[in-house]
Amino acid sequence: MPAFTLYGSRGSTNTDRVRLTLAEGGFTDYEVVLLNLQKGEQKSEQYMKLHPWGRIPVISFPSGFTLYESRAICIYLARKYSFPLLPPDSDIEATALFDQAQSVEMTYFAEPAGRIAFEKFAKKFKGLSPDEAVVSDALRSIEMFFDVAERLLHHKDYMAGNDFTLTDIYYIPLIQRLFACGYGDIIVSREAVSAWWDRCMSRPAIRGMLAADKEAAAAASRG
Ligand SMILES: N[C@@H](CCC(=O)N[C@@H](CS)C(=O)NCC(=O)O)C(=O)O
Repeated sequence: MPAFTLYGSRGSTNTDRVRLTLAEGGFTDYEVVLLNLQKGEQKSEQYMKLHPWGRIPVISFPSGFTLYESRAICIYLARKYSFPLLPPDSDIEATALFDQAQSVEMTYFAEPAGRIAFEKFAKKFKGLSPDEAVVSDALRSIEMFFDVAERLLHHKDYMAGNDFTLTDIYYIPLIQRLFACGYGDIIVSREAVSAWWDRCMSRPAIRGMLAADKEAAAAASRG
């Protein structure tokens, strides 16, 4: 029996945050249950017993222990299976800087990046047009965010310090979405941000998972 079940969806940035964490940790002993968000399976009465807001991802253990919110899941898995993706608990300054970096990512990056992904990507699947005013406003926030990140990344290799941590993983799915929507220049035009992104993308586990996903998506579109 697998250690736990991950409920998610193909192409979901929040699910991919968890999958990337597991890939980096080299952990494969879990099963994935894919939900069809278009059909609203995440709002079924049974699923909402796992996630009261009816969203993905969720992890659920045979013991009954269940957890939602992608970043909380990533931290829990890193602690439970000792993935080297968090500062040691004994280093309270490094832990505080990790918490700070996590809050920065959620508040200043993921919020506007999520708006762009919704307007330019998710709406397409619903047959809706993007609200360009929302996109422009979010793009301005993202540009400002990466101007600051550029300055900071001249003095450290990763978002929470000099070690690769979960915080770096948190960025990956939404940055990929920015590239897919034609906004990759925001990353590649900034020297230190671009170098950070290359460092993240050159990690074998991350590269391997993303390449496999790309191949699976291409095979699915070929029918
Ligand atoms: N803050 C949550 C966000 C979860 C979320 O919004 N997931 C999206 C998919 S990426 C979802 O479930 N959307 C379906 C819905 O809102 O009904 C997390 O980090 O897990």
